[in-house]
Amino acid sequence: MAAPSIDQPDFRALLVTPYGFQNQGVRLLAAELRRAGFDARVLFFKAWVNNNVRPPTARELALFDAHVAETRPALIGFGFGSPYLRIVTELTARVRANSDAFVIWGGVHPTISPEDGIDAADAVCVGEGEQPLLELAGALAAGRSPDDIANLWVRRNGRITRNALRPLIQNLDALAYDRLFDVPLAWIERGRLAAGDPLADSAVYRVFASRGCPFHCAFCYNSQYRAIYHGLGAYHRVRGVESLLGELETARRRLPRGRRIRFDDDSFIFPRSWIDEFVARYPGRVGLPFDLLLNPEAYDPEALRLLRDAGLCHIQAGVQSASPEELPRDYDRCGSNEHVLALARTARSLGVEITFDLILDNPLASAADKDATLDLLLELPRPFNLFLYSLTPFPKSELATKLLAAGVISENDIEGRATKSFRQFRLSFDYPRPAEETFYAALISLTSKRFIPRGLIRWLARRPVLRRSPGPLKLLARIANLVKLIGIAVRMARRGELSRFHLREYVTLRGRLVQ
Ligand code: B12
Ligand code: SF4
Repeated sequence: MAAPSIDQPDFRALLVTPYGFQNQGVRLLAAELRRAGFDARVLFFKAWVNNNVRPPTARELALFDAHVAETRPALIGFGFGSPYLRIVTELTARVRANSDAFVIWGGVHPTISPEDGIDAADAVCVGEGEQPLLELAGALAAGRSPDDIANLWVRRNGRITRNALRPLIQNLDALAYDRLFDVPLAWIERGRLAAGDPLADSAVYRVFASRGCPFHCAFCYNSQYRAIYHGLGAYHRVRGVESLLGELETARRRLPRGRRIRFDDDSFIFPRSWIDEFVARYPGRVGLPFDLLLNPEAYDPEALRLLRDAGLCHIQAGVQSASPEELPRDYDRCGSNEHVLALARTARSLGVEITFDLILDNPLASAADKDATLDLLLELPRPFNLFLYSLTPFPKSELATKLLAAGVISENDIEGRATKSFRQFRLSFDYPRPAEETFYAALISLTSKRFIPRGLIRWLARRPVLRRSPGPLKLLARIANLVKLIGIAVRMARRGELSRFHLREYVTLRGRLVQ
């Protein structure tokens, strides 16, 4: 990455992210700024907890103010996704009251809806932030105008400049991955401020070997990014194996409690030559078990076998629905159930654990759509896990637009205005839903419980009385879920993967998350 060759230790940047210790965006941007000679730090404002995100307390807000006052940054950047719009707006107002720092917003939400930020912040970054932030810091440190920096919307003296986007970064290896561990970090949680990496004792290190995704699902930010970046270079890009292994080797040294690598790539898709190189070097250089995310459409049995031999232990596969109508109609996906079945069988034969992601609570789904999903799940070889998600519309996504047009949601139901994900992103039986949705949610959840015979689930599915009054079925699903969750927790504890934060992230395991 081209960086201004300046040494500006007096120019300090503070990057803040709400409810996301695992956010790599702000870590990498701070690393980039430091490589260019700026003093850049990161503040993680509160931990994220599945289905249990609570607003900051007065004490935590006061700690935030005090940290800003003490750090005296000239530049404050907030990186965040849609659900956190209101919290970041409040934090920005507090910065304004206590500091004259230049404030910039970036991340997924500002990229998709820059108009939401430009009245509160001095600038909003659309898309990748590395080069724009370097140029902004350079301009501010030198007293130059930041008005014409590509990717930025800039508000000065009541005038807004909306600059065009620069091309996507194609050479990811030029990014400051080698400096990720050199960034001074602090975090606020549970009414206290601490210095250091909040994930220092985490058993899992999350890494990205790519950016973007070849697919374009209607509910996913990738579809919107594709449109925003249209004509500005290849969208799905991969890192070189050497750069990736370098980062992982450093992570192993710096995080001695690390026991597992999680590839956070949206879908683990790489050219065969990349896979060959990776599997040849990873075991000797890193050697930890790893998990990855996969769209079953991109499933390649031979690549999975090679990856298994190199340490692959878990696949999280997006299925979303098994209805051949619902998939293309509502989610713009064209995967087939044959792919899912083949992937499930391969994972089983390789001894790799598998989890299927499904979206429930789709107000456009018919009973036939839901039956199709149930049927597929009843065919899958056990054991498997389920991550069930309650459909959550995100701003400007194709799916949100479709739901709005169908009149089944209003603008107030879209994250940013809504904060449904604070209480239910993963499906929770505590959340109210129509009887028929509960009926299917309970049946679907039962399919992943090995101790519940499939014949019994089929029998329950044919009981009209349960469809109308699914209370007893929900109770059975809750109990079965708890048994399964205890089993998972015991296995994780045995593998030494239940770190303090991991436990707290999933503290709602006590019954709220439905697997
Ligand atoms: C790791 C991860 C998590 C982690 C960490 C959360 C976090 N804040 O990052 C955890 C597990 C906590 C998590 C939880 C959730 N997540 Co999440 N998560 C991700 C994931 C896979 C990677 C994030 C990341 O580190 N990316 C890598 C970095 C390099 O990219 P980046 O953050 O976008 O940063 C670049 C630019 O955006 C920009 N930028 C970013 N910040 C800033 C700041 C400034 C100042 C500037 C100038 C630029 C800038 O520059 C960066 C470098 O180019 C993304 C998908 C993805 N691939 O991005 C989903 C994603 C962010 N998550 C998503 C969702 C929905 C959630 C949850 C709501 C789900 C839930 N179960 O409740 C919660 C919300 C938590 C939260 N605080 O946002 C959505 C957000 C959609 C949206 N419109 O907001 C995404 C995009 C997934 C998706 N497919 O839609 N998530
Ligand atoms: S395959 Fe996954 S990451 Fe890719 S566009 Fe679809 S939902 Fe998003």
